[in-house]
Amino acid sequence: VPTAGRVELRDVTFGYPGAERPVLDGVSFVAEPGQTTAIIGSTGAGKTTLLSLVSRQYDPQQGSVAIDGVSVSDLGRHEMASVVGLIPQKPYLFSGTIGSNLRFGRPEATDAELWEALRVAQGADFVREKTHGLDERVSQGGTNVSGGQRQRLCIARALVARPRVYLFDDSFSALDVATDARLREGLGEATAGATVIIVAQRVSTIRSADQILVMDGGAVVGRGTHDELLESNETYREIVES
Ligand code: DGT
Ligand code: MG
Repeated sequence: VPTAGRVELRDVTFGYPGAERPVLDGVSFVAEPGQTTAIIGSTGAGKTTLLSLVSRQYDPQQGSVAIDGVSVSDLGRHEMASVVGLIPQKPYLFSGTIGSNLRFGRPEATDAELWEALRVAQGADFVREKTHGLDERVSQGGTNVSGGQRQRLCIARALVARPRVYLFDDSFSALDVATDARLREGLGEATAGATVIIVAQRVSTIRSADQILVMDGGAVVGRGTHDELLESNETYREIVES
């Protein structure tokens, strides 16, 4: 039974240092463990910024961000890594081996655990094809791993760490529809019980989410299920129809 990973934002306002206007304005929501919360909205709406507050890359100027009732500003960096797994919109690798990248959040993970995470992330095949497998070297700007492969490695890295909260920032839109469907089917099992927040562009990716938040201009302008929003929310209908 899921009991941990509840994310709660209360009246959060945030602006980037030096910027005149806030990027998020009075954002409140709860994301429950065992559920998927999807966030959709036009470019610049503030989706990535929202995730960066949950993963505490920034602190809000007003309001609070809490996980299981504890303000994220009270969590240390190390603690944070085991609580929140962020799969960034621009996935990055550290210079090192594929294995060391995958173990970043949990150094004691076994090879078997890495392969299982790779299987779920639809990355096992290409890693197996590398001459050195998990010991293949990658570099930050390296070209021996494609953008799509980088993304899958970042998903696998988050799975290995087994956080309470997963934040997927637009992680699926570059995948072909079949791979997207396979990946998310496996993810459902691998992340069961955790809180999953998915920023997405494709309606097919978020259709089945327990809760969808519609963002526009730094505010949450709608929330509900796909069917509820189709019925009630003009912004959502515009996104779905575009
Ligand atoms: P996307 O990924 O294109 O769909 O857009 P979102 O919804 O992820 O938007 P986000 O959060 O990246 O940006 C929201 C606003 O904040 C947008 O006007 C650009 C601005 N912004 C984003 N990152 C930074 C930053 O690092 N510094 C400053 N000054 N502004 C930023
Ligand atoms: Mg973004």
